[in-house]
Amino acid sequence: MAKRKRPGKKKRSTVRERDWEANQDIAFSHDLSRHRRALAKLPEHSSYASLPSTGFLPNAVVISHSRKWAFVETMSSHHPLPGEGEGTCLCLIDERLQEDEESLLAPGDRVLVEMVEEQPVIRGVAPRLTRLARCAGGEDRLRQQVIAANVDILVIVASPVHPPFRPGLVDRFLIAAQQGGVTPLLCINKIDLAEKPPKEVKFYRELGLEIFITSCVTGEGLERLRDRLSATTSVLAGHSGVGKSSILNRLDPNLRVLTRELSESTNKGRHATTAAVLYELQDDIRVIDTPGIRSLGLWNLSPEEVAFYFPEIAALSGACKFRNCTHTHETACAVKEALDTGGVTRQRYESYKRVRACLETGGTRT
Ligand SMILES: Nc1nc2c(ncn2[C@@H]2O[C@H](COP(=O)(O)OP(=O)(O)OP(=O)(O)O)[C@@H](O)[C@H]2O)c(=O)[nH]1
Ligand SMILES: [Mg+2]
Ligand SMILES: [Zn+2]
Repeated sequence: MAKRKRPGKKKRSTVRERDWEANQDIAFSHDLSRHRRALAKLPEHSSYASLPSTGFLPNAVVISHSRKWAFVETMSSHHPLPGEGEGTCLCLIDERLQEDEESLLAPGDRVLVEMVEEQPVIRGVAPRLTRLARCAGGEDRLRQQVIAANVDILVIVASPVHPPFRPGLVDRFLIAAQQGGVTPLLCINKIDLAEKPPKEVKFYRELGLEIFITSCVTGEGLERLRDRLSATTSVLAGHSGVGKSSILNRLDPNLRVLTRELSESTNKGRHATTAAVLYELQDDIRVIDTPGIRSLGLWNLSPEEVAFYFPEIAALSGACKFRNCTHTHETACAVKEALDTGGVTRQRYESYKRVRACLETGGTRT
């Protein structure tokens, strides 16, 4: 299990303030995320007390969970569990909480745990300040699956080869990050396997996305990533096999997260990481490791809204001839004109069209 080290409150709010100012100009931190960041800066007591319908102070944070059970870390400083100090405990989840249309719990959720006949039970979930969410697949199509709750940063992890770089997935993560009020950054791992980063990285950098080029083999770029994640809560997400868990093991040598080699003999063909888990690392880093995903179904998004989440396309929309231009088939479209001059890259434009087309046909994923 991860080491426990509770960050000093004062330090955390100072860092958030600095990030907040530093991020003012980042294209992917639009008003919604600024608003949520401002909320996140409030002392925890006052933000919960001001929420009308909750009426409780959370006393634990979810580390991981299944349908019925959750592993939590208690926060004794807030609202101690009877007879419990600060530490981790396994809780039953109150069945009445299951009726919500959202996935019930996610790592990072702040919850109320009460003792019922000596059994800790989760009785309430506090409203989420930020989230990384996707559309749940299969029978649960109409539900939202929250992958991580109350995180400051989404680290989109990708690799140049093995598996190959997939910009379409990066674009979908960028949309989900903006929807959830989370600041995204892009980490290109396994750089030791390629001569240089994928060509698209240049455009993402120009768009204001922070880029980290790393290798778990040579150690390149990991110090910089560690500095960036210090005193924050983040979630690592991306395709299976890009090295998310390996990065965590490198950021904190005391951590032993299962990676692919170890699982291969017993778990052939399966992902190394099978459930999202919150870890507390040295340097005051809190990170949620997630299982690799092939595609990211977007939640609660209409085709008309897609352009809003592509900042470079949104910026040009006002110059199109038609106010309701979809930038797909119309004449005198400033976005299509910018394709020739380089203001919008072909890859991002194709990605925009794919996401839109997918939503128009009622699908959620590419
Ligand atoms: N060459 C090279 N291999 C790496 C690097 N990082 C991770 N790997 C290897 O890539 C494989 C997958 O690593 P994991 O850390 O399990 O990948 P993951 O993203 O956590 O995968 P899932 O848990 O399935 O989503 C392992 O064999 C790692 O040793 C790297 O920077 N360079
Ligand atoms: Mg993993
Ligand atoms: Zn247009």
